[in-house]
Amino acid sequence: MWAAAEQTPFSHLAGSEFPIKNLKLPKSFGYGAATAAYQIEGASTQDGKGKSIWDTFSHLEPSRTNGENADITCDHYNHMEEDVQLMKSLGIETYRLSISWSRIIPLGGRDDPVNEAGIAFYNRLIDTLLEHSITPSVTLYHWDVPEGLYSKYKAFLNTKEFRADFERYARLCFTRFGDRVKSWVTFNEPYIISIFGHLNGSLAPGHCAEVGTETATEPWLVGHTLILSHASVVQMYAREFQPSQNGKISIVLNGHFYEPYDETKQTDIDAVQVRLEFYVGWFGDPIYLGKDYPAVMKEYLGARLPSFTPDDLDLLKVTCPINGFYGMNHYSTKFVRQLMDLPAKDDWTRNIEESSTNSKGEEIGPASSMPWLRLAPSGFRKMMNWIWDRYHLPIIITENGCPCPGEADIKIATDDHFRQRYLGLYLDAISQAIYEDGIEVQGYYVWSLMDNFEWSSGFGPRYGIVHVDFQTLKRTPKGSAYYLQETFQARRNDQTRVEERP
Ligand code: GBH
Repeated sequence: MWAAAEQTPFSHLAGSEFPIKNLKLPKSFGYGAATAAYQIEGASTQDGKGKSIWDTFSHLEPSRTNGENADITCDHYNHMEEDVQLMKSLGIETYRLSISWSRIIPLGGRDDPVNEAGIAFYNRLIDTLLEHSITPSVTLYHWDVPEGLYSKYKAFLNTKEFRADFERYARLCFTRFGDRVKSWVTFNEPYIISIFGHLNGSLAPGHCAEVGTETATEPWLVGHTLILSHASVVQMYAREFQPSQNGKISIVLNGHFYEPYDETKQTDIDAVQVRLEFYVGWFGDPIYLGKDYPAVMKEYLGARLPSFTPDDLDLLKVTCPINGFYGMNHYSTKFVRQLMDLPAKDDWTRNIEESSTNSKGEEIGPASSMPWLRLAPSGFRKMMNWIWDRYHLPIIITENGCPCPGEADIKIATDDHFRQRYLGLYLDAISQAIYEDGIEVQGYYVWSLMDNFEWSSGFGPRYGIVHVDFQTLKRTPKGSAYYLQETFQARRNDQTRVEERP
């Protein structure tokens, strides 16, 4: 595997001098690990939990999730204490978790009953973390809307209903957990919820042309609902909870960085900015700038894109400065090419094609076990610069990581050289962004704490820094867990590396 990589132009990335040592990171820079409820909890019907759209989606016939489901997965629900102790032993300081909405409100709606057993689980989790001096960061929504709301009104497709139900759910979380949780995220990756859930259908609820949904308009309506629901909850938090609880709130946006497919073509060079605005600006501009959608989107999508009312824009303006950080999920970089033929009627890119290879046949970087996820740290640094220039907010890397090529092989599973190299180079990009570009990057969460249910790919790709045997549920830290522990340990102890931000 390595021999092949070393013959390519990016041998400096996949090089034998591994892993990256002596990383310079500020003393205050935070180290965390991230997970999501559906991917790790299991206990799908335990203690009164209701169904989410992922419980439904992962049981469809024929399967759309590699024949697998997360009914049990890591069974974190019943291994919670062990998992927190493991985090502690690996030097993890902060833990990004998500709450399963249908575990605490089984039917999901604003008039539906609360499940106290579900609340008790998150209370125990939060308390156990704090007893181990691990700071919780809580994501309210990581893709698992209650099935009850989907069957009642198609969830995000009904802005008014969804917004009201999400407000009640958020208020319940702030009320019950906000005395101890000081970092909140409303939604994980609205782009993915919109496009992958309601256009290509690879994620729940699986809307796509093949099942006859309105792919030309649904994703944009979903995005609109998410933006307004986020803003309402930010306003509610600021008014009702922040004064006494003193926490921070924001959203998490994902996005690749892009390079031109043919660097001699102006249209491909321009496509980089257009693709970033369609991917990140779609949510980032309304939420972090308090503005309308990017002009390039409005022009291309026309009536397919919902409009903000004057009241909506007022709300966005008022809430935009309350967002306390830019939550950034980032994994990889791709090439973009401006196509000139007639686009499909549900085209969501302004006819821009993404690829891993450019016009000269060069790859963007060595592939992980996912063809789209390649090791391309310079794109990560450029992405942080793009975000910083546009939004001027402190950045927290809320997810970053990869599965290794060939990781099903147990030897690679613990000797995960590819991942250690990847993590080191991506952390090095952060170091450069901080010290050379003057960007405020406050912390880093590796995706993921442990191998888990990877959505439509089931248990195929393993993203964990801890290996999970899904037969025995035994957890075994991989080399990368120790690599990160040492790297962040050095940040704390070696005073010579501590420098003030320029
Ligand atoms: C994150 O999403 C999720 O937050 C997390 O739950 C997940 O486990 C993790 O990443 C790893 O996947 O067809 O070329 O566009 C990342 C969003 C969605 C990005 C699927 C890549 C497919 C590649 N990903 N997408 S492509």
